[in-house]
Amino acid sequence: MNGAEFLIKTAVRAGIEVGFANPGTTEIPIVLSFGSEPGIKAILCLFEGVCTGAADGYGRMLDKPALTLLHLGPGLGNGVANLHNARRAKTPLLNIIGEHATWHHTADAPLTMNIERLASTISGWHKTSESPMTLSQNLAEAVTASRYGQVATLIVPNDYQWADCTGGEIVSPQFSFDPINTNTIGKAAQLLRTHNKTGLIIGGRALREHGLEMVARIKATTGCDLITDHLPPYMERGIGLPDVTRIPYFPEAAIELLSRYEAIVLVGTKEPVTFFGYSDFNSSLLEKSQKRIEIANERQDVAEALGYLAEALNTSSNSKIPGSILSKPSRLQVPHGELTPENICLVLAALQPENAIIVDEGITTTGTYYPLSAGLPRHSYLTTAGGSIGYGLPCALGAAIACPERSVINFQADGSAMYTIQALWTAAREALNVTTLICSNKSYNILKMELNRAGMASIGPEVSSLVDLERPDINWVKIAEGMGVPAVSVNNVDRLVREFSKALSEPGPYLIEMVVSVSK
Ligand SMILES: Cc1ncc(C[n+]2csc(CCOP(=O)(O)OP(=O)(O)O)c2C)c(N)n1
Ligand SMILES: [Mg+2]
Repeated sequence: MNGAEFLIKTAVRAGIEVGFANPGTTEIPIVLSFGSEPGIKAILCLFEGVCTGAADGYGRMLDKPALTLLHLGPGLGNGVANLHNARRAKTPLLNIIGEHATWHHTADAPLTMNIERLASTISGWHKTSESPMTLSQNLAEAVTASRYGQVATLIVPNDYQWADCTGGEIVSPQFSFDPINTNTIGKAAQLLRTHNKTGLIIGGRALREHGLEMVARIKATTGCDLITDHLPPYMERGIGLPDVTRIPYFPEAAIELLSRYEAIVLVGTKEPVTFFGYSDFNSSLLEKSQKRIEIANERQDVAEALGYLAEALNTSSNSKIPGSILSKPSRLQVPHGELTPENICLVLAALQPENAIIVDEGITTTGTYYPLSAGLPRHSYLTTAGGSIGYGLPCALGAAIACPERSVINFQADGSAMYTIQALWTAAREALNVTTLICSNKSYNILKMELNRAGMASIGPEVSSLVDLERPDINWVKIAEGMGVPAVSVNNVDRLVREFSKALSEPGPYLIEMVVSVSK
């Protein structure tokens, strides 16, 4: 057994089943070990940002880590934007990065760089292995760190991967959350009891089924409103679950929502701030006078904390949650006519099947979708979490690998799609049930809106050339077909309904360009 086999056997023992890989010479022994270890499936992605976004999508779906295999510092560098999203989403994720042989490092060969320094910006845990025989221990530690909802990065020199590790003991990760602080829970219960208008801002595991049941009970007892961040990483949604309001993107609307509350309890997320620094607004979206308390830290289990809070409020886990708090089925009419953003959202909401996974990187096209979706059949809903674009395609890929029996629908803005479009090739190769709906408004529309906010009512051709995606138009059908994904372009609702229904009924990936009709 060499070091690479030692490492991958440890990963399999730790329950890791999938690796998203873009390897090079420094990872050759690990590539070979994938071939001899049946417990893990390695999937080739044609850009590291696809590997990292896919591992994030996978981790969000299953709440357990996938690994990425990346090549030296430049490979990690290419994956950083989506690792940023994973960090923000608190996704369990394990990077394995090959490093030059230890004896070669001082030669300063072309691909040499400070990998640890780069890794430290997005990792909650990172380490360069110190010897071949500690590789298993290192990997087990990395997996443990990831289970707290972190990116863990293990850097493995190439000579350690080749080294003989016969007799090395495979280490299993040990993991448990820290205990909940009942004092803090008592204070939170007191805040919710003694104030008239209260908000419970939830994130992380609170947005999974068990957490949502707890918050529904807390709402039933205290009357608090349920709120989440503008970009929730992963939530379960639909009939029978409580509706949760998202904090709006622009500060005016966000403040209008949050200023209603005398007291706020935070679970699984931080105090809300504006997305960007706008000179007319404070960074914080809360006023000093608003009371607030956070009931779980990064090493505690958010769902468990909610259980304690529900208990402190005497909400019996046996009692029935009042129906008024849970979403009822909504009846949506499929519209006709132009592909306005509103009509597109209605079509998706009306047609999405039970148990769909919805990835929303639709940016300015999908604003009206979320409010329509509370009363839809049960589904999972994912957004970038970290605002770093180029996430939707890789995330959809990883989600489809995690849940091959479910339909994945990626609601994908056009500009963002171009960052990681190579994900289509892997989706074709793995024959994944991913429908990519390109919101083709042929611009970086959000930047146009921001320019408008900044008072630039009309922009000249130079500025326009930085926010328009025309001249040439992007040919989505050719791009998709060129990577093995069947595709079609549609420009009215009836055709969208036809093509979307077809995509959902047939196996394998499909891409639909929706030519958005934008109001001028
Ligand atoms: C990695 C990264 N690069 C750049 C940006 C800045 N940015 C935010 S939105 C956006 C353009 C979005 O355009 P598109 O995806 O077409 O969505 P639309 O605004 O048209 O709805 C850009 C460039 C970012 N958030 N992340
Ligand atoms: Mg666009």
